[in-house]
Amino acid sequence: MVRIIQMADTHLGYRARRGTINKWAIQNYSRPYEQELYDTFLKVMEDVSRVKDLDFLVHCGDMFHHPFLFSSYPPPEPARRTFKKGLEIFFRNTHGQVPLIYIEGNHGIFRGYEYTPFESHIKEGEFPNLYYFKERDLITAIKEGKALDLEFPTKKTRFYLFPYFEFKGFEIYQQQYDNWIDNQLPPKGDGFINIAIAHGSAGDDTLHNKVNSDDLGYDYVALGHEHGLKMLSKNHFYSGSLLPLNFKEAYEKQGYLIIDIDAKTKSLNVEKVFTNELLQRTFTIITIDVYPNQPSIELENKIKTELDSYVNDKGFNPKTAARLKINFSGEITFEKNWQINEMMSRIRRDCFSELDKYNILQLLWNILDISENLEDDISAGRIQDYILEKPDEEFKTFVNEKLNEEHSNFNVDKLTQIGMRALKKALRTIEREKEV
Ligand SMILES: [Mn+2]
Repeated sequence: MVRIIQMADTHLGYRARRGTINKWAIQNYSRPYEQELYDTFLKVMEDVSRVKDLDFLVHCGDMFHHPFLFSSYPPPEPARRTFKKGLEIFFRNTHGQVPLIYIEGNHGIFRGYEYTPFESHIKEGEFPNLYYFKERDLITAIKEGKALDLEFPTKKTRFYLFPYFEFKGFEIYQQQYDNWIDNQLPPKGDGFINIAIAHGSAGDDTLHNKVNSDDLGYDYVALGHEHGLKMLSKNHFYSGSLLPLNFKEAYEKQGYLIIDIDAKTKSLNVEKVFTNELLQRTFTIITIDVYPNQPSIELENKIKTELDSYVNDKGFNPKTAARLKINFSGEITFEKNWQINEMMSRIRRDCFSELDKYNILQLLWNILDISENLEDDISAGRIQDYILEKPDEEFKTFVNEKLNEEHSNFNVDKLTQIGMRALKKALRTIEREKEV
């Protein structure tokens, strides 16, 4: 039997920035949620290194959060230290006898730059049983028409490596990748256990369909990139991250997998260990219903009642402080929208200035206008559908009609001009907001 532990998407150095309290971060070098990820990673490295009869530890990419597509900063210093410490724990407890195999994901790499933070944090030969595969290794394998694999003859186990690669970025990449991938087909009948390690997902076209399916005949496929722990098929699994990173992920599970593969029959036993259960804080979305003509005091009281659950005798505690998002849902007019934003900014300011009262780390909100889904609506999101062919003329007709109805004698041209200016300005504002 061969025993493998699969983990992925640790995202060391991830920082929840938007709408978070800042006071604690400055004295402590890291931010509270960032620190919770470090603590969880170190605990997991300690735990997995003590799992009996372990043969391999496999990490399917994204050890670090930075740099990535939208941020070219290197990982923060505490991420580097935590990473080193995690490796030291693992190799010390396993006496350097258990290989750790890592493939590169789309995070923690400088694009177009071959030297990565992962390597720069380790001295050459520091961990002899650490195997690291990056995009460059994949490109070399493709150029040379060779497999990217790793064999352990004494364990009769072979790994096929698929670091993250945007093979669908250009037609030529796709072709080359398609031509190469059959090099990753295991030899038949040599009794080896064949395992693929890949970072990518069919959802965003970053996982080749031959890896996503059973076409290449692997006994097991260890996947990274999607952050929820899930089984895709009987032998394709995502282990997910260790903890949720954002509000969507707070409703998924994360962890690592202990996989036993029978050397003869190749049958699998996959044990799930849910590390999201280690999460020490509330991480939740609260829904508040809004209706037209709702007095603002009533809405404010509703919000405050929700936040009262996070009032604590001891006040703010970085280890347990909640990450909260309020979804306002209902028929929301421009005015209401503006009112909610103003009210929430004020409430958040108050929460964050009363450190001896509220145990809240992050407070975000989102305004969901249900009338966007209704047919006969003229809310903020839909107003553009009502833009007229010749707005100046039609608006003038409208103004004229209204003034005639009321028998008033204003200057119709002047009024039309003013009205049009206001309308155009409003539409420009909506456009700008949509871009963000
Ligand atoms: Mn990824």
